[in-house]
Amino acid sequence: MDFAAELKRHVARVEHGLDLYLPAATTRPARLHTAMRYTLEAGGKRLRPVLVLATAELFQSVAPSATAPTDPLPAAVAIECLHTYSLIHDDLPCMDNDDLRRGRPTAHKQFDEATALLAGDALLTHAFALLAESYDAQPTLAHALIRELAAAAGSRRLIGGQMADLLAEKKFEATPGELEFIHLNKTAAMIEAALVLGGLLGGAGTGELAHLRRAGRNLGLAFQIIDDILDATADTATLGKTAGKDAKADKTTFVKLHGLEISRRLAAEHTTAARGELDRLLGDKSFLVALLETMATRSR
Ligand code: GRG
Repeated sequence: MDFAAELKRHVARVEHGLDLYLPAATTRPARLHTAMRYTLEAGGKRLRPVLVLATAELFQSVAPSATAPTDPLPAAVAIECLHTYSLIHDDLPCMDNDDLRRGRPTAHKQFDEATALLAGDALLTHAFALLAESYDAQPTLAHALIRELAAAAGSRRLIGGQMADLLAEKKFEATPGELEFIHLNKTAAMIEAALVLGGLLGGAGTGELAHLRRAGRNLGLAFQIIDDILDATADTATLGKTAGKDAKADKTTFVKLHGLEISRRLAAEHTTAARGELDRLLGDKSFLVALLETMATRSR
């Protein structure tokens, strides 16, 4: 397996899907549709949609169906729309108040606050419209996908994690339990959902979905710990977003609580645990395993 070539193939498919499934920038009102595409088309690692595509392919190759396999691309685009909405809203002055995202001025800097807010709202709504429309011929699947993404994005997970994060910033120091709640929900929920959506699209059974969920949870925690390490050690140009923000705000992070060395060890342990869950699945997992390892050693 040529990891770089496979990653390139998946990312190219995602980029094509984003263009295909988003309203044209000229759609009325053009300012809103231009803003939706602005942050979406700025790039990013595309981790979550790539996880959807690769996981769906894994299951489709293990148990090929008699009919044409279900296309996972609309679901991959849906999760990237949802993730991008959360980035746009997170950057707003009322939240993290950031100027740089994906190497570009944030949406509210490029447009204005109200347009950025509405672009985020529209991307969130579009994610669910896309799932409902694209899988309408398979209502059971459509229902499962919508339910999974809604649960991951809702008040108990992504939005709840963001709320807990904002509350923790106002305190002198968050506890390790609070930090785990924030990261399990703000970060791991979407990564978990990406693997589960891919599993649902590929026809995974209940036991396999449970392994995917645990793999996503561990990958998500590793991803956030590494995000904290990069915030403390990398530069703004490499990250494409403001570096050093956590220390400046004296924010409780894995690095602040445990130091760099233990944080690196914890990230490695979660990556190993995620790999252990993938190992329990049938089929050729080499791309997903290499992706886990690449995420564990990423520099942006
Ligand atoms: C506003 C509901 C709401 C949620 C915001 C995504 C988020 C929650 C906050 C952004 C800040 C942050 C550090 C979130 C943790 C998850 C994370 C590391 C997101 C960035 O994901 P990447 O690195 O970004 O995959 P790209 O740009 O590569 O897609």
